[in-house]
Amino acid sequence: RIKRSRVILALVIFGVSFWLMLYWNVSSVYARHRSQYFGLRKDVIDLALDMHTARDEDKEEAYSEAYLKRLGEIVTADDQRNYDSGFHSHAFNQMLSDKLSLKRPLPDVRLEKCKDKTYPEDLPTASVVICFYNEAKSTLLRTVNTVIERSPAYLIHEIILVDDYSDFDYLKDELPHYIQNNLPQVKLMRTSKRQGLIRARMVGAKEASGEVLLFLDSHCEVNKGWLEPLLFAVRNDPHTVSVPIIDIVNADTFFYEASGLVKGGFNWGMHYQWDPLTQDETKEVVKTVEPFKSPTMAGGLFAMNRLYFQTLGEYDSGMDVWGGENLELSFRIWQCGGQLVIVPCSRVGHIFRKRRPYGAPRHDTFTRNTLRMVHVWTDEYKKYYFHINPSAENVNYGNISERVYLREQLKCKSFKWYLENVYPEQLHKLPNLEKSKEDNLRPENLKSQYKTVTRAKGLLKHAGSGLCVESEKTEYDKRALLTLALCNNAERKQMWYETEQKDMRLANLLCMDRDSAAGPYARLMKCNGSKTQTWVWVKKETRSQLVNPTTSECLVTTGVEPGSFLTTGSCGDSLLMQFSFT
Ligand code: LR7
Ligand code: MN
Repeated sequence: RIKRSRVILALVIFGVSFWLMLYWNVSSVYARHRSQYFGLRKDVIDLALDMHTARDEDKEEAYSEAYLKRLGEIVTADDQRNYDSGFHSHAFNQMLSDKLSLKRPLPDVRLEKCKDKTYPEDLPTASVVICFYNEAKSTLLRTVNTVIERSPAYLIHEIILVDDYSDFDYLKDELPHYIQNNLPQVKLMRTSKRQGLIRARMVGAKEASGEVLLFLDSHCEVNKGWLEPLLFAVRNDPHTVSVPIIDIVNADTFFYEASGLVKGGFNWGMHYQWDPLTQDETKEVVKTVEPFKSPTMAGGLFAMNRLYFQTLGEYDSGMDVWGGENLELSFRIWQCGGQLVIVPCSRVGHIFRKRRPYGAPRHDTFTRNTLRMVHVWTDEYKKYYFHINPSAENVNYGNISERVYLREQLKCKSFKWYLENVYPEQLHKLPNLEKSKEDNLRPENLKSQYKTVTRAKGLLKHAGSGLCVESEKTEYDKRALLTLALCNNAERKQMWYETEQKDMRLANLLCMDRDSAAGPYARLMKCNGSKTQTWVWVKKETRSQLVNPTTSECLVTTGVEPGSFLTTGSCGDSLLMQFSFT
C-alpha cells in the first residue's frame, strides 16, 4: 500500500514538474526573444514576434508584403514612408532598425561550453575596421556600439570607420559630429572617391596600429564574448586567420537567429557557399568548442594579425566594389602557409539582405574580380571555372602581373595542393569537361549567392486545365519561358520549390521571374531576390492565386492547352489565374 501511494506521489511530482519546466522553457524563450525588441511599443513588439512565429510555422499570409507593412501601419505615417524608403535604400527594414536600441540585448546563443571558457589577459589588441557605403545610421552605430559594449575596453586599440564616399547627408554632416562628441575610440576616415569595399578596407588597414586587424561589415551586431576567442586564435599562431560564426539578423524583422555549425566552401562558378559539418565534426566541435579549419570565408568578418595581413599582400587593389576578394584571400592564406579557422565561441550577427542596394561603377565587378583571382591562384583548375562560365573568357580583367609576382615571392603552394589538403570534397565535384556545360550545371553550381530555405516543394498545377507549369526548355536554361504541360511528378522541369525568400525556384535552380522589361511572359532567371521574383499565395474562398506583391498582379496562363505560356495580369475571378501547389 505504502509503495503504491509513493508511486502515485512520484508520478504527480514528475507530472507537475514536467509541465512547470515546459512552461518555464516556453515562456523564457518568449521572454528572451521579446528582449531583442526592448524599448519598442508593446504592439510593435508583438507584431514583430508574430511575423517570426508565423514564418516559422509556415502560415500562409505570414510572409506577404501586406503583412509586413502592418508594422508600418501600427506606427505613424512618417514611419510608413521610412519603411518604404528604408527598403529601397538599404534592402532591410530601416524603420524598425531606427526604433531598436543601439545595444539591444541579444540571446546568448553560444554552445554551452563556451560560456565558462576563460582566456589569458595578454591577448593582442585589435583595430576594428568597418567600411561603409551609404549605410543606415542606426545599423552603423549599432555595429560600433555593440563592439564598444561587448568588448573589454583594453583590447580595442581603436575603431576605424572608412566612409567609402557615401552620398547620404547624415553620413557627411551628422555622423562626424556624433562621433566627435560621443565616441572617442572611433576614427572616421573618408575616401576621396568611391573605392569599393576592397580598397576601402586597405585604406582602413593602413591607418590601423593595433596588433590585430578585425574587419566587420557596417550592419553587424557583435554578441557576448565575441572578441576574446577570435584574438586568442590569432595570438596562438599569427598565421591563423579567425572567423566568427555569423548569426543571422533578419532583414525584415531584425530578429537575431543563431546559425548552425557550417564551414566555408565554394562552387566552380566561384561563388562562396556554406558547407555543413559532418556529424562527427559537429560532435567534436560541440564537445571541444575548439576552432575548426575552413577552406574559405564569407569575407566580411575576420581577425588577422596586422603585419601578416601586410606581408601576405593585403588585398588585390585591382578589384572593384564587391565580390571575389573573399575567395582570393582564402586561397592565398592556405596556399601561402597560413590557415583559416572558424571560432565557434565567437558570434556576430549580420544583416543578410536579398539584394545589394547599391550600384557599381563597372558593370559586373564580381566576374571581373573573380577572373583576377582565378588567373592568379587556381592554376590548371581554372578550366573548370571557364567550363561553367564560358562567357567570362571575354571579360577584361586588367593587369594581374603584380599579384602573380606576389605569389612567386611568397612561394605559395599550388591550387592542387589546396584542393587535396584543404578542400578534398571539392575534388569529387569537378565538372566533367567531356560533357556540355548544361550537363554540368549541377545545383551547387547554379545556386545563387542568395541562399534560402525551402518551405515547400511540388508541382504547380493550373486548376482549370489540370496541367502543370514547366520550363519550355530545361530547368537550368536561363531566360526560358514557362508553359503548361501534362503533369509528371518525375520531371525536374516541373518541380517547384517555394522558399522563405518568397521566390519560386524550378528544380531549386532558377527563379520564376516576371520582369516586364524582358518581354511579355514569365520566365526563368537567376535568383536575385528582386521584386520581379517575389511571389505570394493568396487564398480566399474559392480563389487560389500566385501574386506578385509589388505589382499586385496574378500569375495567369494565356490558354488552357499544353504549350500555353504564362504571364501576369490584374487579379480577378478568371479560371486562368487559379493555381495550386501540390
Ligand atoms: O562600394 C562599397 N563600399 C563599401 O564600403 C560597397 C560596400 N561597402 C561596404 C558595405 O557598406 C558593407 O559594410 O562593404 C561592406 C560589405 O558590403 P555588403 O554588406 O553589401 O556585402 P555582403 O554582406 O553582401 O557580402 C559579403 O561578400 C562581400 C564580397 O565582396 C564582402 O566580403 C562582404 O564583407 C561580405 N559580407 C560578409 O561576409 C558577412 C556575412 C555574409 C555572408 C555570406
Ligand atoms: Mn553585409
